[in-house]
Amino acid sequence: MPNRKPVVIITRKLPEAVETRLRELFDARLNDDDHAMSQAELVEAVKQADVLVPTVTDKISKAVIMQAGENLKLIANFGNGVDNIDVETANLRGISVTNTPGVLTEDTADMTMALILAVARRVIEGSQVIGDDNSWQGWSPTWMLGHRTYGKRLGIVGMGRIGQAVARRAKAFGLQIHYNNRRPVHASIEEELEATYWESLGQMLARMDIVSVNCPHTPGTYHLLSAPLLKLMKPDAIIVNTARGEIIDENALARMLEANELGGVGLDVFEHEPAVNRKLLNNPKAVLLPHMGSATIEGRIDMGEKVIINIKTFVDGHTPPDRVLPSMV
Ligand code: 8YV
Repeated sequence: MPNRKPVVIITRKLPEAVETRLRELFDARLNDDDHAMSQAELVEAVKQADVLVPTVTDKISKAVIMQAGENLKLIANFGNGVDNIDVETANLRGISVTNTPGVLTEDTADMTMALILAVARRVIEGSQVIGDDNSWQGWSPTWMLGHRTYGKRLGIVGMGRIGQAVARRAKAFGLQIHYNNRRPVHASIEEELEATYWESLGQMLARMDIVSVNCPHTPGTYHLLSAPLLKLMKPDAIIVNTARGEIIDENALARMLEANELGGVGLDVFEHEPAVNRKLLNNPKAVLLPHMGSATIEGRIDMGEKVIINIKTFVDGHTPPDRVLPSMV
């Protein structure tokens, strides 16, 4: 690192407290109007920066990294998922990559539960009935019926930090916990959650009432929930995704929902974000959110703190705590 304050380019607007601290510590270049940077702007940024702080909206591809200047030594992602960064190319070019794990676990798990409940109990549909046009005609015993979640089977795809946080909440709501993961989790966690491990994703999907996607998006999980696997699900099952859109074949999902081959979907993420498959729009059985899973002010400040610690540690000549290696993705 140079014998001057390192140039840290932050691609999006961050909370005030985080930006102030970044300015104090580094030669921080901020994005005051918060526009999503174009590829050309990202190339310009990697040419100038010692450290780049991107977010999920910035594609730090091979083409971008190959144009980086000599000085770029660290990409400190403001986010947990690093599928926006070509970690392998960065590594080959001697550029370290870090992320912000741990601090958005609970917020994302809360949003997962919110989506499960919203879809099963028709929360958004119900709230839309009460509006300016006074369309609510009054209570009726057979109107706005959803489905009970208590006692139902929840299948969690990816039992990492977020999957386990979802499981803890869901267990408290009386759901039965099932999960598919590369490996079973530690026996003590399985015991605590009374969770059942399924080695076969297909076999699990076929038996679940609700499925929650909580694994990272890697080349190995792209379209993990493929059209043939989705077809195995019960016709009244619910799917919730707060991880990454690319993990589910969104087109197949939308077609099935339209054909009433699924009970409902709750999606916080989309395959071609910010574009959303048109077939999902205006379907009362789809609750759609604009990637808000970790959107709390507390979470964003914690993420910023992690980014700062990663940069500071790196600049001081140590291994940053949240280093991401190519073997991890
Ligand atoms: C963040 C996320 O908002 O951290 C992640 O992986 O998906 C989000 O919750 C976003 O990635 C910030 O870059």
